[in-house]
Amino acid sequence: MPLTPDIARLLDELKQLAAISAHPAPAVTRVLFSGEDLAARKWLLARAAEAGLESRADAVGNLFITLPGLDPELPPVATGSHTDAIPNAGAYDGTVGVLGGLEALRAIAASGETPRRSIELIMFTAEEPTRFGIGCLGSRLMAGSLTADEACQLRDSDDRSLEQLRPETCEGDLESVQLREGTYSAFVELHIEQGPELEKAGLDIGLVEKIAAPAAFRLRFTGSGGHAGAVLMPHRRDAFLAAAEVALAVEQAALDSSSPDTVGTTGVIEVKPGAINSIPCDALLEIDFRDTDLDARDAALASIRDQAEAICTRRGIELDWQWINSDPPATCDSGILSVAETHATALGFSHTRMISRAYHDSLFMARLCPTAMLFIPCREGWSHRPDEYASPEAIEKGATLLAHTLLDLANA
Ligand code: HGY
Ligand code: MN
Ligand code: MN
Repeated sequence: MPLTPDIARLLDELKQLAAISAHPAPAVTRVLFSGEDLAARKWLLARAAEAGLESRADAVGNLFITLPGLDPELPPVATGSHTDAIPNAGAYDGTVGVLGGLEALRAIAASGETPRRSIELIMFTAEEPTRFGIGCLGSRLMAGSLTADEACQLRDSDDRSLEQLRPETCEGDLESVQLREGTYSAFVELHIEQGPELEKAGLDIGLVEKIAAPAAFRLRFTGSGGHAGAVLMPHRRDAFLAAAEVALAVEQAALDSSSPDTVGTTGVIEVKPGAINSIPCDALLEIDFRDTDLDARDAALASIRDQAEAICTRRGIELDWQWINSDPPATCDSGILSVAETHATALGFSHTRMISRAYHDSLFMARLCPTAMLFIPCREGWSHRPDEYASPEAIEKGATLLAHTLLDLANA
């Protein structure tokens, strides 16, 4: 039986959600537990209630919206993604998976068929690292990849903790967020590709087989500072210049890697005291480094570490290397992918198997249950920018395939 998501409603809701932002359109900014994030959560729960769906929140704010199945004893099928957004992001990263998932649940309910298993839509807390520096906070805690204790140690840029920031709606202690394996029978996430492959190939759907292994680390450089006029060049220990050399070493290590998929980004840099006539005494870098090939990634990271130490020794700079996270890649479930492939073919959607260079909550859900991702194309592959865009046709195909795949899995 065909399942037809209401694309007009879905596009309208994507627009409504995009308007809940700390920055004016077309930018979208929704940082964990900011006013905009809390407003977006409230807005989503109101849409779920309107659709007659039960919802609940866990202790870290993961939201669960349930379409009941015939047998509530069976592990449900789950879908979902995130609504938080890094500063000056776009309107589609994460939200297509949350609102496309809601629309898929509505389409299944409207079909009149009650699935054997319940289907749960999950809005994960903090897929983005903006607030606490680590991504996938909600799904890491669910999968046990981050302990409640480790989560309680996290601090934001104003030195606030998760305990201080999480709203009263996040009831219970953080230990209760962890789910046992088998809680779900399957998890499927719909997401924009955040890369150019599908659009370049003119394809409708990406069936993701592997999700990149993200690593992130913070480097602190301590030099001696001093007067910009009085300290001659041979006597300087300039923290910023050491950091600058290391940032270039990160780029070179990615370029020299044996794998074409190794990527390195120095996305955050701070320099103190930050005065034009004072030699930087301190510098901070935050670096994101990934590949789907773990060995290639870790070989490049080892070379960066050696080079960073050599640069700092030569320059007389103290180096403090702090890991934020270093995760293995995830392999998606071939069974789920063939179910999705069968439906994509039946629906006449062109498709291909591919990898995800972005990380997602699926990276951690894969530690809890069989997991797969469905990609739709986005314009020029742009993402994490205000001009991020997915067409109505692409969104409709993604939500339609998601609905058919979820119903199939929920009747298994
Ligand atoms: O950075 C990522 O890969 C994801 O978009 N947070
Ligand atoms: Mn993102
Ligand atoms: Mn995302």
